[in-house]
Amino acid sequence: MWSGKKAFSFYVMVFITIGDFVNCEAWNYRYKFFVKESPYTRLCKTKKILTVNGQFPGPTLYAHKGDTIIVDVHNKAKQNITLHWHGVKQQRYPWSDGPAYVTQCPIKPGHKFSQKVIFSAEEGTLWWHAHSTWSRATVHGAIIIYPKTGTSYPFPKPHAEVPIILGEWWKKDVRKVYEGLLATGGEPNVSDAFTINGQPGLLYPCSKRETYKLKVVYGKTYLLRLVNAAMNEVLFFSIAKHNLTVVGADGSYTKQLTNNYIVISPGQTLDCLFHANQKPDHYYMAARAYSSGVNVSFDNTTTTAILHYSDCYATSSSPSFPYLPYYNDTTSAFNFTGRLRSLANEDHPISVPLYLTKRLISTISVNSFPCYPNGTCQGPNGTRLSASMNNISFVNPQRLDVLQAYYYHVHGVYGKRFPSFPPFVFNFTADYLPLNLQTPIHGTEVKFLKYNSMVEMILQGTNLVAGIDHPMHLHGYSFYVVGWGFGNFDKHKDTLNFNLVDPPFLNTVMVPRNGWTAIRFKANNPGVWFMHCHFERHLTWGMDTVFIVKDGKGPGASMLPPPPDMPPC
Ligand SMILES: *[C@@H]1O[C@H](CO)[C@@H](O)[C@H](O)[C@H]1NC(C)=O
Ligand SMILES: *[C@@H]1O[C@H](CO)[C@@H](O)[C@H](O)[C@H]1NC(C)=O
Ligand SMILES: *[C@@H]1O[C@H](CO)[C@@H](O)[C@H](O)[C@H]1NC(C)=O
Ligand SMILES: *[C@@H]1O[C@H](CO)[C@@H](O)[C@H](O)[C@H]1NC(C)=O
Ligand SMILES: *[C@@H]1O[C@H](CO)[C@@H](O)[C@H](O)[C@H]1NC(C)=O
Ligand SMILES: *[C@@H]1O[C@H](CO)[C@@H](O)[C@H](O)[C@H]1NC(C)=O
Ligand SMILES: *[C@@H]1O[C@H](CO)[C@@H](O)[C@H](O)[C@H]1NC(C)=O
Ligand SMILES: *[C@@H]1O[C@H](CO)[C@@H](O)[C@H](O)[C@H]1NC(C)=O
Ligand SMILES: *[C@@H]1O[C@H](CO)[C@@H](O)[C@H](O)[C@H]1NC(C)=O
Ligand SMILES: CC(=O)N[C@H]1CO[C@H](CO)[C@@H](O)[C@@H]1O
Ligand SMILES: [Cu+2]
Repeated sequence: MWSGKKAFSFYVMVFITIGDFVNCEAWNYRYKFFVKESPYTRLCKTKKILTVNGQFPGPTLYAHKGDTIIVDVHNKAKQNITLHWHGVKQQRYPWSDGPAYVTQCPIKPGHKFSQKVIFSAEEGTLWWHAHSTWSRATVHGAIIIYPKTGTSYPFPKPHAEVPIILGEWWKKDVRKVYEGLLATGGEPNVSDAFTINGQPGLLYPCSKRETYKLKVVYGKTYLLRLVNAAMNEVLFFSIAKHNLTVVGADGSYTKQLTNNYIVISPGQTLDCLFHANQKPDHYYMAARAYSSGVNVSFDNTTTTAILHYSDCYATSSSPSFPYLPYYNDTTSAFNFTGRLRSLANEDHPISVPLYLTKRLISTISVNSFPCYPNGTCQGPNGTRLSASMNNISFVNPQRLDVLQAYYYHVHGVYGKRFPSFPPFVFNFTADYLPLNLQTPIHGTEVKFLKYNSMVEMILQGTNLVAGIDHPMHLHGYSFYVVGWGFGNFDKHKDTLNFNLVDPPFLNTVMVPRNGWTAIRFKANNPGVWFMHCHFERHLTWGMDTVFIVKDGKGPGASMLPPPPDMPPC
């Protein structure tokens, strides 16, 4: 139950401790997570939410680059749960990765699972969250990975570091929102508020006193470790009269990128410096949705926090409000994300796959099915909304997770036929598309990859049902974002403009509305790895697939064996 500074100093003292269980393995620190319900009051209403250790947002995990930590997850709640360490590669060890029915069966109420979190190249900010049904709405927290002892940041040491976790709050029980989504087949009920470190801020009712406040000293530089833990919205974020300088993204350093706003999609993290160099006063920081889909409902409220100079005696009566691009401002959203670059210097080299051995193209689409089980659904024209990759709407296996089925050779749990190309080629981004293209098939199809294959994957958005941006996330890997654009990917024209010099190295990338993104990675992490849209509704609808990276030859090239306490199915 350790968190904060105290935990970290203790953690440093016990650097390399011999574990008191399982095979005497080495780990650097051990945390206890009790998943339980706790009452929280927001927007004038109290409800019980699922938390870790009673905290919302949950406790921060601390590590140094290359550490291994163990988190003992005790499920003291009344529902099934799994936890995922978002962006941690878990080299050769998918067993602790967390997505329900992909790498494990859920931890049942009253049960415990000791999850090993294995860091390797990650450095900066990542986060952890629940990965079963919609429980990640309140079950999440930051992971801070410091440089190895004796090395330092590739930027001047900030005066202080502050996690800024952006979230989304519903007045009703999130389980009801999830059940409503399944029952109606329509769009989920939009949230009632966004939050900054758990607080909606004073533009919402009953939220003034608790508004998150960040005290700063004039002349100092601060590091904000931003996490977008929201469920269904990409967010714009900015601080009045202050620029933000991005220095890292998704646990990897970037070239410095200074802007007066940032864009962060669910699943992403951004490390941003800001200089407290303005008139000592108070200023708003604020976040609101970037939502480009036509006729797609979204929470259009604005969350705020206060930046407060400590030597601010005569404050202006009301803090000044920052610039935020308009909700549907795609140009501003991609102008920012399109300028992210890897740091790519001598101390932080990169290795973009140049000679490809596996090329994949996948459409990512919102779809609709005829209303099942029966009756009328609330999707377009009475249909049930759905989503797919390469026209397959992913269905979670019920009996056993994919990982155990693969490891123990259990047949009938998943198929091996996730297509390498869209089964049907059409103008993916045309304004009007024939209705008969809207309906995908259901399936649990995975893609096998040879160990060390050099993979390129084009993610192609479509305008089926509703063209919208999709934050696509891959487990077990970070990938280089070598290109992106609007419209249909054109392999002759677009590949010429790929950035193979300093592309950003991310685990989540926002594919533009009616556009495409090209990613590359070397498949050097054997295991079972989920890929999905990080909009929770799209994940639920089936915009998912699974990569199984086969074992290679020789030591260090195969998956490690499972721990003894894998939750049973
Ligand atoms: C923010 O950055 C822009 C462009 O780099 C610069 O022109 C402007 O002066 C900066 N503003 C502040 C408050 O630092
Ligand atoms: C948006 O909704 C309106 C009203 O329901 C409908 O007339 C219009 O065709 C829709 N637009 C798109 C692009 O689906
Ligand atoms: C948010 O959306 C609601 C419903 O569409 C609308 O009435 C309201 O004016 C919008 N608010 C803002 C701030 O745009
Ligand atoms: C954004 O929304 C506004 C108001 O609804 C609309 O007038 C404008 O055309 C939209 N812009 C884009 C790029 O869709
Ligand atoms: C972003 O906008 C600036 C200023 O308009 C422009 O120079 C730059 O090329 C744009 N970058 C991208 C990636 O869109
Ligand atoms: C609506 O559904 C009816 C009956 O299934 C179908 O004939 C019609 O083409 C659909 N129209 C649209 C716009 O989806
Ligand atoms: C695809 O549709 C878009 C939008 O209508 C159009 O601009 C583009 O020219 C079309 N592309 C092809 C190859 O037909
Ligand atoms: C998806 O597959 C279904 C069933 O074969 C087919 O009817 C539909 O047209 C396909 N859609 C696309 C976009 O390939
Ligand atoms: C909880 O998980 C167990 C193990 O996989 C499963 O048998 C059970 O159906 C799950 N319960 C619910 C309510 O999903
Ligand atoms: C899709 C969904 O959950 N819709 C619900 C939104 O909220 C209203 C009011 O609580 C419900 O009636 C809908 O079923
Ligand atoms: Cu999506």
